[in-house]
Amino acid sequence: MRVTALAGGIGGARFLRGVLAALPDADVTVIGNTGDDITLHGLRICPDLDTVMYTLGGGISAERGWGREDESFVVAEELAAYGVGPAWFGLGDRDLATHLVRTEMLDAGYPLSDVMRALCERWQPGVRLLPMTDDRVETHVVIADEDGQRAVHFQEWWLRLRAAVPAQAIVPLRAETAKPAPGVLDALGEADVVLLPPSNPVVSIGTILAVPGIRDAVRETAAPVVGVSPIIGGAAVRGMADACLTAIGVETSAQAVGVHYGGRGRAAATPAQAGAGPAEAPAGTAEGLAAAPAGLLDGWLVDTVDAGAVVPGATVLARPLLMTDLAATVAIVRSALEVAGV
Ligand code: FO1
Repeated sequence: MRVTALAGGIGGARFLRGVLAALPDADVTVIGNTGDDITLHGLRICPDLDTVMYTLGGGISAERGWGREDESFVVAEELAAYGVGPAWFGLGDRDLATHLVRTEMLDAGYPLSDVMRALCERWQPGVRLLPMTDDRVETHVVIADEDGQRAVHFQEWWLRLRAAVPAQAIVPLRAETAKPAPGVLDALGEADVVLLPPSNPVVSIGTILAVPGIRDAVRETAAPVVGVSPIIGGAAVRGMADACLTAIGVETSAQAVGVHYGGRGRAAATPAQAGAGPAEAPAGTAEGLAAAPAGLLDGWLVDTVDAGAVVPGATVLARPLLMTDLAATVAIVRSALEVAGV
């Protein structure tokens, strides 16, 4: 089975561990968010790609969910001794080697997708890890300040400001001219199932979808598309997805995020679900075109506390969604495959 997943950082990586455990023989492609990427001390850092690589490759810090296990921060301490920041971005000594190799390869002219392939030679994550694009896209956040407003890098907003300063806008800079990285559109078109893990719907999944061509590839793939809500009972499970959803005017609820992604309005996967969403209008007819909502989802997993959620055009399935351990995550993956009908 060919599985393609769009993934952000920590939540997405944990979900993917469940995908690999549930489908040990599947051919899994991960399309990773690069909007979180930042250049510090001349080094290119790709937090979400590295989090997936380390988590699936066995190098992740279990305690932090990002960066390396058995990490030290001596170089960061030395930088601080020189008064060189930013102190708010934890640069680990082992992690630095990844940024040094990546920066060296980028400076030599290798595209990011080749760099990640090379880094994954070491880590063997068990998935094909593709950046959403090889072009430079960075998420910046517009906030109010004493002079009116200014833009800060997403990482500064996320880590120094803890997303506590309202975002007036969240902008994936230069997404509009970015091209999907090699293999991304094929991975979406040729998949047997496409998964949207419980990553941040705005700055992770949303940023990936902002690369021209990717949203349409999800919308048009023959594969069933199933998402997993990152919001349980009106609260973000981790991170500060609520601050991001508020910034784009979306209520922090499982239903609102599902509606934000939108249902695809296709015939339900199995007759049992036929009653759950609008039957597919004959393809190619006026109704067919009119009936096809602009959405992405055939299935939307919500937690049992959100069982009443409705997403027009998608089948909603309520199951426990807390990824408390690998077994729980495997059960969530199995539920996603159930609603996908695969
Ligand atoms: N997240 C933090 O909460 N604090 C940090 O100091 C931090 C440093 C860091 C360094 C490398 C890296 O790959 C990820 C890092 N993260 C850190 C996570 C990073 O901010 C992610 O982009 C966000 O968690 C959103 O996905």
